[in-house]
Amino acid sequence: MKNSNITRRNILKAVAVFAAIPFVDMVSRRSALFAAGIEKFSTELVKDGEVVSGAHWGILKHTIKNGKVVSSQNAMKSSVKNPFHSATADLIYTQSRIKYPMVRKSYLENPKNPKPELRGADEWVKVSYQDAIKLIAQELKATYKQKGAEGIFAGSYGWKSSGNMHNSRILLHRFMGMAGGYVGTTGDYSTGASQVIMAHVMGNLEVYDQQTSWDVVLESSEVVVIWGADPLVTLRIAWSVNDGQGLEYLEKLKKSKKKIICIDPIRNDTCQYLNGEWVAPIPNTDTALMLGIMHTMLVSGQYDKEFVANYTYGFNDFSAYVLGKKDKIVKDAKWASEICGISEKTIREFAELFYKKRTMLLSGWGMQRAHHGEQPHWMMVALACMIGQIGLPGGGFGLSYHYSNGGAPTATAGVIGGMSIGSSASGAAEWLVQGAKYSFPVARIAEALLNPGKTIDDNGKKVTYTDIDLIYWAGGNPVTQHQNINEFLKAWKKPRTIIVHEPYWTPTAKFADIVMPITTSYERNDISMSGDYSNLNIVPMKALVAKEGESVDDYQVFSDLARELGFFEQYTEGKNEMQWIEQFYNQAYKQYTAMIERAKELAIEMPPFKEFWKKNQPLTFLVPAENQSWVRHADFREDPILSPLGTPSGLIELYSNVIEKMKYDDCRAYPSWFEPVEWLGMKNKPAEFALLTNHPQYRLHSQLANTSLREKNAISGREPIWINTKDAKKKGIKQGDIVRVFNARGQVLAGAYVTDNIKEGVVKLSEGAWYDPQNPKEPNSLCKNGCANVLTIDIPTSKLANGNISHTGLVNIEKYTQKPAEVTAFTPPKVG
Ligand SMILES: Nc1nc2c(c(=O)[nH]1)N[C@H]1C(S)=C(S)[C@@H](COP(=O)(O)OP(=O)(O)OC[C@H]3O[C@@H](n4cnc5c(=O)[nH]c(N)nc54)[C@H](O)[C@@H]3O)O[C@H]1N2
Ligand SMILES: Nc1nc2c(c(=O)[nH]1)N[C@H]1C(S)=C(S)[C@@H](COP(=O)(O)OP(=O)(O)OC[C@H]3O[C@@H](n4cnc5c(=O)[nH]c(N)nc54)[C@H](O)[C@@H]3O)O[C@H]1N2
Ligand SMILES: [Mo]
Repeated sequence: MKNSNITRRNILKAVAVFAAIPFVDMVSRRSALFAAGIEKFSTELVKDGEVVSGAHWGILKHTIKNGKVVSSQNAMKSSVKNPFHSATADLIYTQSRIKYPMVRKSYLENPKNPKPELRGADEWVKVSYQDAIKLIAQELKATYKQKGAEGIFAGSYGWKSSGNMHNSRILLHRFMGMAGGYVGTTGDYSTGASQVIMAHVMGNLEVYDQQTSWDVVLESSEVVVIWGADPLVTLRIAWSVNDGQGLEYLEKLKKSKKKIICIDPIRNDTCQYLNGEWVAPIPNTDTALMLGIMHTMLVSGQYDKEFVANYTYGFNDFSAYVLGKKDKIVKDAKWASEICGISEKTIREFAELFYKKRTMLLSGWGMQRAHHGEQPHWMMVALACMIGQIGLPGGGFGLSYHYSNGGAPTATAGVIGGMSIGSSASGAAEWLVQGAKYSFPVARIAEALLNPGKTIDDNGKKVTYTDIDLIYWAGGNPVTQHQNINEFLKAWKKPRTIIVHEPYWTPTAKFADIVMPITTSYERNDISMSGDYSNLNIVPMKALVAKEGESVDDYQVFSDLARELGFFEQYTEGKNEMQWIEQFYNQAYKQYTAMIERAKELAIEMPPFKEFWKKNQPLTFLVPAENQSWVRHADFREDPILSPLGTPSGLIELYSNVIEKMKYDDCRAYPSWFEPVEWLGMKNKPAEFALLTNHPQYRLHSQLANTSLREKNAISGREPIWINTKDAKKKGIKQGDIVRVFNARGQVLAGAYVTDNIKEGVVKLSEGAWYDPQNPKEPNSLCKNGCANVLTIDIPTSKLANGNISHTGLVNIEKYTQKPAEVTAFTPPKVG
């Protein structure tokens, strides 16, 4: 999800935003810092006052009265409001908190035969913390003995909370690695297709790499094409702690009055905010649209012949495909228009405009979370090659402007690290590092659980699923976030044991066997960087309040389990929370002092840890001017021989010999158009409307659903579904009606949001509404709350990347005429 090791450029000149201090002061303080060693720090809670902490959505200042959080707000200056900032108190005090360790009744009665089919429908029994630890340790041992490490799945994908110390997934992996190994995962849900294809095409992930600086875009781009992205929404969060810069740059983009084109089936919040020109393709057809543009360029000769000759590999093969020489289908504007629903005139205009003006193709990731999701970004690279502006200021393409403040220039900072999980390959994105003995592509989990022994193709390799009998999940919500939930639940009911760590009674907790009540990040001390790409601040994350009820930290649980299993010392290294935090800080300090020895003008005062912690303020670093004017791929453009890409040819691959050798029928050696499994243009459509499941405006996935933000979002108490005004009229649906959305995979209730801002034939139901079955005992039960994944398809993008395809699929919609059952998603389950 994020790259924690962004390549730092040579540092030249400080930007005089923050006062720099003389270098000599830094050095003289260094000895004081390390002499202090590890000692006790005051972790006393503030009873009345203000305390800073961090969250995915920002650096937050909290007002505490009488030992309780009463309000939270942005601790930094900003000009774009982020509604998530006010959520802290709700997240701590919600009734949906898990208060005690709990075990499912049938599991507690007989762990050897625990009736997994009753998951989600059984009663729960409260147990003591000690008993819960003993039970988990006992069942882990039993499973290792019977099935070995291949019987235990601990991939545990998820967004958890911010904080480098209490990183639940890393804590789990560290624990499982020491306990004897586990089955993990490869890739992620976010960019499953793009990160794999980009490695072949650009020799880089691209999706998690730093982008050409926003300052350069603002100065040099003439046209900004926001292609399948909604940054005004998606920049509300970051993988680490949001520094808010992405939203600030959007505001500047708005003021710049540049030509903005938004290519999206939805006239999304960003398009409305920037007043962009809205161009609405049929979902999953952008590849065809791009082919139409490129065909127009090819036949008119208006494309950068020099660029394709000098910087690409296989252009002749690719252009033969565009011209129809490979399959007798000429991919001209007319052909494209019939598939994507954009007029031939617009396609021709785009061909000329993009070529003639300095154009930044700024893409989100929605269109690659689709069937054959490898193709749209590969095709976009091909288009950018024909335009010929890759490596020029404000030109080319960018796949991460909409995410975690990509394009906000990187500061010269000491970077806060984290605990090791044993086998971390240095240089890889934190998210993609794993220490598992066995693994499969993350979104294939249902198939893997249901088919032990089955072998699948994966990016030129073979992967064989193991026989999984125990699942350990900490920091994710798969029973809402995974595709085709009804099918997924069949798989989820196969293993004998499911252990979940959660602060809340999420659907995943409700469908588990053993549930540990975890603290929120506001009840423990931690530390983080902000900004992901920018590394702008080190953020202290002080505990705001005492741990609620009997809740415990993930670290506590794993330490106690490690004691039971005999590796406490190894797991904890004898360190408590604050000692780890201090260690991370001191490592960053060391790195920073070495770095600024070469660039003294960039020195800020990085105080000893004790002082930093006491100060209760983010530590802000300086951004070198060179990074503000940084242009992605400029060095490659300058000299492709001296600075080749990491591809076999060293060039941008529009034809891949590596992929050719795989001989897959669902991903060719060059970017091409494939019909998706379900789409509006197909014959014998199984349902009427194309469903998009965008990332939500008022949540981070399923997080924040249990806060007052729900009041801004829900319609008639359910997840809103966007439907075009004309479609709604045809279906007799009015604003605010409760509707039933259904297909062969399942059915949900939702609240109708009737609008002209969505293409006819398309509906949008955002991901992340907590799965809330009307009758959890019944397979395929109606979800009362509107969980999109009840309706989505669970097949891979292709054999190449095996990404999820959550933006591909068709649904029907009708007004719901029965009395709707009450939503119980946020009500704790029955305790027996
Ligand atoms: N239909 C559809 N589905 C999608 C997507 C889509 O576009 N469409 N997008 C996909 C993508 S890109 C992603 S990234 C995934 C996201 O899927 P997830 O990451 O599974 O979603 P979250 O809701 O963030 O789940 C995080 C959980 O961690 C819990 N948590 C928070 N802090 C802690 C902690 O300190 N310890 C523990 N133990 N738990 C904690 C939260 O309460 C929450 O339940 O969803 C995917 N699913
Ligand atoms: N507020 C908020 N911000 C988030 C998240 C969140 O849950 N909430 N999640 C974070 C995470 S983990 C991720 S991975 C990123 C996800 O970031 P993205 O993947 O970029 O987000 P999506 O909403 O899935 O899709 C972006 C846009 O693509 C459009 N789209 C969908 N299908 C097509 C298509 O076929 N063609 C075209 N042209 N457009 C299409 C959608 O309408 C939407 O406007 O967001 C991050 N930011
Ligand atoms: Mo994601």
